[in-house]
Amino acid sequence: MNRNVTSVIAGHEETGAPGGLLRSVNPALTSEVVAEVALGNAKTFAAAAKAARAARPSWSDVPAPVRGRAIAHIGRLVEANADALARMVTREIGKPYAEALGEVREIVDTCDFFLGEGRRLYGQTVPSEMPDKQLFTFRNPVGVVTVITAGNFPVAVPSWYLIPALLCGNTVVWKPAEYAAASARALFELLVRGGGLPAGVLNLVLADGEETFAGLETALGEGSVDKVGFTGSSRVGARIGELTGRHLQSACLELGGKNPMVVTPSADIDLAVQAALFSGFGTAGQRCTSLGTVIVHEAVREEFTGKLDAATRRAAVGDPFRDVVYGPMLNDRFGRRFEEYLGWIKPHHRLLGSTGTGRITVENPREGFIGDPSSGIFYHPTIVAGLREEDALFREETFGPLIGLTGYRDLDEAIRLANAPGYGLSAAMYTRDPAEAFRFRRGVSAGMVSINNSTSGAEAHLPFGGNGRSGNGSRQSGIWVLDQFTRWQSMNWDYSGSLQKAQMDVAELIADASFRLAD
Ligand code: UN1
Repeated sequence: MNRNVTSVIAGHEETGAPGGLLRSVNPALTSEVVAEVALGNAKTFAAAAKAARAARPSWSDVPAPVRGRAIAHIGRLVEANADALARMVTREIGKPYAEALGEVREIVDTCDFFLGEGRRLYGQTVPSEMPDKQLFTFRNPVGVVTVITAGNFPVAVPSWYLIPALLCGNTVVWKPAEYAAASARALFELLVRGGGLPAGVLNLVLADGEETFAGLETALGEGSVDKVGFTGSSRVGARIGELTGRHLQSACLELGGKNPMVVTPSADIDLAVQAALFSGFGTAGQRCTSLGTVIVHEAVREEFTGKLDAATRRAAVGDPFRDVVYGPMLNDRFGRRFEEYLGWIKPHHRLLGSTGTGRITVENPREGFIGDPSSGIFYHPTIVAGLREEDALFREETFGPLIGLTGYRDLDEAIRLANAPGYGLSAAMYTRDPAEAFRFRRGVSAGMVSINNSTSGAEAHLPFGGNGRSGNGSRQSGIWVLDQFTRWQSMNWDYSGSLQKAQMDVAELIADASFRLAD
């Protein structure tokens, strides 16, 4: 089923393609075109922001509990369409079907959380320092939110922005990854139809990165954007942070990770191996929370390495519609980039985990591959043992099926190694020692810490986000994301009938500071 996918601004399909036509291709079966995508350009983006600006009153005037009901209906519609949406995700970006269903579930979970927030969205009543005066706080919508997202979670991660942004009364421009345009358009339809959203409240722009950046710059200059949310690489995140900073805005940035897992001497090694396999190779290692380097104590290094090698060799790789640990790369671009990372392998490294390295082909086979490797963009799982701190493979994110291994001797060294690359998204430790776990939590730079669980698989209602190269400290999900999409407004109301001056006209009770209890 080929489909034509376009941008949608103020309810109108933008059938022209000023940014060119793009074919969204199934990465597991590259002969299959999933969608023909009409790309917009910088002007399309700026026009969408204006449309969102015009639609603002029609949405922010809707009472928050009514917006909450809209979110409830969206959740139900997504649930009713879960299979079709998950199949679309698997076809378009190659995520195994079970994982794609989990991704859709994450949208429903997000709706379940925020539907009730429509009836809360609390402000506070605050005591005044003077009589006959009352203080209040209110949450106001920010205005127009633009959301720019990656394609590795083409529907769940966008929903982390879109659902709370809409709930809070903002209007939105969403620019998804263009190589996941069909999945994005499917979610867009579910949001608009499920929520009964008036035209212009949610707008979809399909465009490449450079046109989007130029369009964002124009829109910020025209005053039609009030908040930017971005999920993607640290490099682009820094550019967006710089651009929004010039306009006195702080973007919500969710960037890359080089997520460490520390395996201590007391760890359940079999459990740690399972977790490394899932978080290192699930989604073909293309999550921002994917495992980067295992930092394993010297006492258990050999045992862990041997078991992880064996488990990885046994792992099913191939057709994402069958029962596999992982399928293809998201698309060709990610395959090519992964080859660059493989070029960082050095003679002092030892490669484990598969019958080859690089692209899986008839000439470079993977034992036990499920399906036909030449039909798609599949890569061998690669474990690189013997990483040193100065290695690029230790320091940089390698978006793909690659896990690094290195050793440590004491906890301080493990924490130092975990923080050394300068990211700070997700970090895991396997231990049976609570003191070690809490010391690790305190010392590690990550925004998210897992004890006896893997680096990926965050639940949808805990704060999600990172520090350092992983982001600027903004947090998504749960109650914490409300601070991204609302601004606090305070109000003070004096009904005393006189001008009571703060700090000056304040009554003081006189303390007897010299009083001492008798012995
Ligand atoms: C991402 O890769 O951008 O915690 C997000 C996880 C998923 C989300 C990953 N729930 O792995």
